[in-house]
Amino acid sequence: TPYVLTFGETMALIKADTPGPLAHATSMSPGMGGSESNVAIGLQRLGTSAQWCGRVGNDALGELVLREIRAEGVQVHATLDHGAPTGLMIKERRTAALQNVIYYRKGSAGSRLSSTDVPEQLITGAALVHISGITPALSDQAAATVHYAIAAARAAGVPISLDLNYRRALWNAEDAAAAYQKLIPLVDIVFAGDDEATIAVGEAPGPAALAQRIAALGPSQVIIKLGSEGAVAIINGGHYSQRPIAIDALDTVGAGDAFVAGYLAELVAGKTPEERLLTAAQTGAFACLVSGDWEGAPRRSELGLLGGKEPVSR
Ligand code: KDG
Repeated sequence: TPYVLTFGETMALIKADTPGPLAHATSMSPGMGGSESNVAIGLQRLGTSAQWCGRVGNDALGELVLREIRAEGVQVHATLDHGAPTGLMIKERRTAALQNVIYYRKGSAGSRLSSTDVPEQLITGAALVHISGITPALSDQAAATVHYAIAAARAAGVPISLDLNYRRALWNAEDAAAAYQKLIPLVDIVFAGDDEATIAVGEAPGPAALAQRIAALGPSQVIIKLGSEGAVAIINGGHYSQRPIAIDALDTVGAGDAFVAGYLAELVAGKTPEERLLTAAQTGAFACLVSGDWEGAPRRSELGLLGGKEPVSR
């Protein structure tokens, strides 16, 4: 069966259970998250096979990470790193509406990702390879792994998607821009928030113009994610816009990953651009309704549930 391959760093995630300063938290819940494994899980939930490669420490948090990804049906190819710990994120819920993510990931196992962790035959056998712009920010070796995977995919004619996924805690905008400008011409599909697109290609008069600038660098599909305002896209030369799905967001972290999973699931299934964008908007909205980076991702049968039907289904 066709599968999407992705790789990157997934960390343990410990979140405060109630709002307030982290230093005064009294109870916290363990979990895990990582942009690429979030996408893989989102795909699996929609019925698209996904495989994930990564590196974790030989520790309990690594065990937690791998167990949770596997439990979602994602095929996991993990290297156990005996020389570095699994990375960690802590989520402070400063107020009911305001979250803060703190990373403990410098020198982590996941940041030491190397090309041997992503076997070439997995790349060449994939229906699509998905990369996030977080990986090149982790280390020179992780950045080299991204370029190795892109070269292998391109040589085999496997399409590549890239979510820019800017993380300010990992690098500055200037370094990120330089990395994005190297990557964008090498991939087929780019996902970016409008702020991220601006980092990559500079200020433009609106999201459609940002998409145009990115498309001018080569990718045939450029999707600008606008959060609560929906999305605009340029797909094979055509312009598209997707209306948002009205929801009361509880936790927007992971929504972008869910959006990407929705889009890619429909792309791999041969659906139209309109169908890809609609599913993406639906999956993104679902992810916002649950506290957790990936737990809220919908199953295919649930996609139509948002948007004002009966509150109870029996
Ligand atoms: O996209 C959600 C991610 O931010 C989260 O799950 C963790 O991969 C992550 C990161 O590096 O921020």
